[in-house]
Amino acid sequence: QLQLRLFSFTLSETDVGANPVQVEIGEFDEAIEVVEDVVAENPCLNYHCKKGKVCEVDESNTPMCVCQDPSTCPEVEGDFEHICGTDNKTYESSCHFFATKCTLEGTKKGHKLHLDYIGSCKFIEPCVDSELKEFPLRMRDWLKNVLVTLYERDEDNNLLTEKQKLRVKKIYENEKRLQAGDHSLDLLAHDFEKNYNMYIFPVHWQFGQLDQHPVDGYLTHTELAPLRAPLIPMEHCTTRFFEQCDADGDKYIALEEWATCFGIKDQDVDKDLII
Ligand SMILES: [Ca+2]
Ligand SMILES: [Ca+2]
Repeated sequence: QLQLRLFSFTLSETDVGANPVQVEIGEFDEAIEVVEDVVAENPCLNYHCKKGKVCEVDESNTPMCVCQDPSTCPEVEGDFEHICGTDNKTYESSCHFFATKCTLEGTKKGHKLHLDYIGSCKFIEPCVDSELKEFPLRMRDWLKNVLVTLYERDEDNNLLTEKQKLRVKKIYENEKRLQAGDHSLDLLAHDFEKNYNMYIFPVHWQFGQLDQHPVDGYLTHTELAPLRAPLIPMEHCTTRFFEQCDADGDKYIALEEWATCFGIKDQDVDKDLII
């Protein structure tokens, strides 16, 4: 009996006084209107959500960011997009990682969960003190070489700004510059002492590249991720190095802390060099 009543209700709804032609025209008009509405008024179109969230509209058509369901992340084949979290769990991709982190928002666990490095979780050798001292030597030299390479390849001014180019030009044209290569730690240390000035700008430049969300003179764990995440699987002192960079332990790396980490003297730390 219940089934019967439902059936008759449906029938009366669709059949109310309509002749077939009217129904067709009506539906056609409506379809066009709906499409236009979606294009013009989809509040999610230009609504930006941070990683791990997607835009949805509520009942009043107001856009809001909600946690993405990890199962809606694009399927990844193979393990090349794997992410190791600080919980030592392997995530299929950064999408899966950030979606999971979002669902833990507000919890202690979520607060502590960060993207640790690119790749599946693996055993990373502990970094001993002597190795930790070597790390900034190689990192500084690498930063300098990255900048010089960008300078050499920058034909269309896309890689460096004019101001940055002026700075790098001085390094590039300096005859005393240690050329890129596999140098001994002694040579790197010696060069840092002798050509100290060449290292000041690259250290500032890298800080500026990372300090973007927001630009405030402090690096969060997330801002640091583009540099440290690919580095950790290759350089086992990365984590310890950046941890001790945060000298006051407030979880942010200030420009002063950053510069000190790379051996830049206090008097040479200059936020105006972040150009
Ligand atoms: Ca920042
Ligand atoms: Ca700090």
